[in-house]
Amino acid sequence: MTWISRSSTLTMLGLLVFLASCDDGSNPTAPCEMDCGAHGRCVIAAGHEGCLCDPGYLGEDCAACKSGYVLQGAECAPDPCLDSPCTAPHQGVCSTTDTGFVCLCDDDAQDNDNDGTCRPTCAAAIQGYNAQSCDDSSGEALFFGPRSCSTVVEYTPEAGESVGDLQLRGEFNNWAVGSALTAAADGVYSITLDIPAGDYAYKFYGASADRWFEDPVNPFFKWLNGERNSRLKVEDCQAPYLRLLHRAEVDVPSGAVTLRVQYVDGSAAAGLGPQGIQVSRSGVPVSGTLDGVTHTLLIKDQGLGKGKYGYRIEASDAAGHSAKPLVVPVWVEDQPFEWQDAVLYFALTDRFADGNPSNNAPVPGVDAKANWQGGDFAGLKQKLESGYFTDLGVNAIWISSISQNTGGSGAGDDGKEYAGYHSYWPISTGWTNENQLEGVQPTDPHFGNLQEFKDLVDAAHARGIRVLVDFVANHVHQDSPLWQQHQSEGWFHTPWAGCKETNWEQPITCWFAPYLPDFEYKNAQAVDEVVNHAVWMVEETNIDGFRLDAVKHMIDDFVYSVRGGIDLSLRMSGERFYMVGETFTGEDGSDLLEHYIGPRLLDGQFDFPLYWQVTEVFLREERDLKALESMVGWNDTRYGDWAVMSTFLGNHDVCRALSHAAGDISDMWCNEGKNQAWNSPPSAPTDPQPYRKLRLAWTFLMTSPGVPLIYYGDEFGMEGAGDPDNRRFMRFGADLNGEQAATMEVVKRLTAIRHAHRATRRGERRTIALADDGLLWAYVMEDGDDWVLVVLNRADAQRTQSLDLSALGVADTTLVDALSDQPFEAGGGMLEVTLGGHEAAVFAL
Ligand SMILES: [Ca+2]
Ligand SMILES: [Ca+2]
Ligand SMILES: [Ca+2]
Repeated sequence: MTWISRSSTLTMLGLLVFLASCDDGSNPTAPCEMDCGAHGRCVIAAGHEGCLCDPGYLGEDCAACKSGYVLQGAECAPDPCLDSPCTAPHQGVCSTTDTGFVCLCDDDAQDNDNDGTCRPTCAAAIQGYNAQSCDDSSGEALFFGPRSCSTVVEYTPEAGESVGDLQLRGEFNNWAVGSALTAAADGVYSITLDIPAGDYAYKFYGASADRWFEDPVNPFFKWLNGERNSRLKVEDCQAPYLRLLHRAEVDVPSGAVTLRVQYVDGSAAAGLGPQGIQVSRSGVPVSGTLDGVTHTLLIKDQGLGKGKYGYRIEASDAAGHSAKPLVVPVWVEDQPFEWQDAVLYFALTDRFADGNPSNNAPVPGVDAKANWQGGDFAGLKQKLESGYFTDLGVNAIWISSISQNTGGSGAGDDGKEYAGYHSYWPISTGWTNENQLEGVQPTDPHFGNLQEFKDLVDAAHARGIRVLVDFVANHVHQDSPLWQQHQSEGWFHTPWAGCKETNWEQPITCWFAPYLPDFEYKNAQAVDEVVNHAVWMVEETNIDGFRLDAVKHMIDDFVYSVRGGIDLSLRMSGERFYMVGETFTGEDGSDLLEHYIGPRLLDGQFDFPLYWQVTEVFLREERDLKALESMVGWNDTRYGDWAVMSTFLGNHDVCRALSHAAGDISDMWCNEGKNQAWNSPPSAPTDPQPYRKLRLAWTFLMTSPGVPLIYYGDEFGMEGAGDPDNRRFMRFGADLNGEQAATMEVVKRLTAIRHAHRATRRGERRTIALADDGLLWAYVMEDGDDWVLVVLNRADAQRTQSLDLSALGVADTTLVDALSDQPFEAGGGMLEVTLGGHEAAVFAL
């Protein structure tokens, strides 16, 4: 319900207090005469009349529909499109009707044969392919080759932009003037080039204004003489190619997956080779039915259990030219997954679970704290199969970079000797099936081989759990073949400048350590090597996302190019590969974080500004809840609806949350953390208070927007100072004390609430009560007709708070705290909540 008052001076909070006193009988006989229509009632507060609208209604006479509601018949009903119910391929547009909703074709699709399925139009299908004839009259866009050797470059002006005389200048024409783009009726400018296969730098040139500019939609770049240009890679048109006609159709109950692909002949018109079109799923051949006229293959795979499957489609022409393999990931699952609904868990692979003691191989002479401790893919897979993550409500895991690391050791900033157990000293960067680097393996032998990794990914997918791997692209270890072979070819920044030694003033070019050569991504060959490696990982292992390490230490080009390379691989399947960035910032870092977020860049970043605030407010108790309330007032929506940020209480670079809460960490920034890690590591507190503080912080985070990240051990309250003490080996079950087990139980209950209530993940936060001393805060998360009420008592002592819930449609009812199972009685819309010191309550309908 929404309160509309003739007096505009009342704040929400003040209003609710007055309503309470009115209900108490302070002015019971005053007449209430306002006409509030059919969906509201007149109430008097502080001497002012106003309308209290029914749930879903808004406006002076409660006649309009509130956000999240739409008019259905004569009533405002929760918007049926809110939960994105349209999931059929190319049919994702939900439109409300008088009685419900209908699913319409996407903008770039149509149902021109009226069979109820939407298919890409020729105009949409042809983008990115060399020109050839296309016919979509049969209901789907079919290409009729042979493919053309022409290359089309387009420019779409922004609304109101005056383009003038637009030209394309580049290496292909020696940067000459004269190659003009022409505008079509739809306003898109284009030029058709007949140039040989090759790799060309280009720019647009506005002749009338003498203006040079990059192609705004091209994610690939080529630097020449210190200047950045757009990059045009023209493929060999003799090779045929394969295209997915439309997105996979999946029937979950029968485990059936239907795919249709088309072979398009190369310019040589040699025809499809004798092997035909070959399809495999995880290496197992899958047969299909070939239409010899259109060269389309219909693949009907069946009996698949829930999980994610990677189809690989290959073909060659009769002259032996091979098409680039087409890789199509397909999910078989009940509900389509969206990253906004993820609960992410970070398991540092070496420190989580040892499933195979024979691969542990610590480096001689390195202290155990800084050495390999045995965690591996097999151990992670065992924990997945035991249901550890499912029970915790986790539906996405992030693990260490899978790359092989140096087998030796190196000196850290503190002079101590470290092994590569953290997986940030990679030596197999660059590996692909076609580029199997000599002397290294694609995965670290301490973790297991590539097949063991794929088995781990499959085990996660079978449980609906996404897998995110750390991707270390800023540097390699000096033992890497790339450094050995290409150090004199401009692939790395030289001369060596240490990041710490130069006070981090050259964040892009500096080296983290003398043994960690730093990539120069103005070098196109270096970019290709690492982007190809990224695409290989995506295609070969079926992973779902990257956590991109050290984002601010690489030029933006690289982030664009990784995104562009993966998008190119997955474009037809419709999968969006999730990329979250690690950009370590302070409390005022939101502008820097935002810089890398967008459709062509990262999907989100770890929310460091919120992390510092939460640490200060709940764990260190150096600021109160008023500060947090004020901060989330802007931070909840800071990065827009599009971004998927990740919120957290800890990671492998900061001191452990529990040790902050126990008062064992001298400063918020963990500046003494390393010293403490080696010389006076904190022990697990026996006092319950630090655990209670941690539970409060979890309650806040699990009822806030973003993807909450659980750093392994934080689900029960693992203790620890800075690196490497924040990376102690994981403990399970019987190794937890009573407070730790109780903390884990709270986290499980919180993730269950989060999954059950969309309002916690997508809703808007509204304060119901905030104590003057900043030690008690009640807020509601609202989304359509779903809401969750959260009450946090950060005081040491018990507190009682009266809350007005009439605006939520609550009158006389029993509300049960989902954390304690304790019932509370609401009467006349008022709820009185009593909480012990450092306790929280969470209520929902
Ligand atoms: Ca159709
Ligand atoms: Ca092991
Ligand atoms: Ca760098």
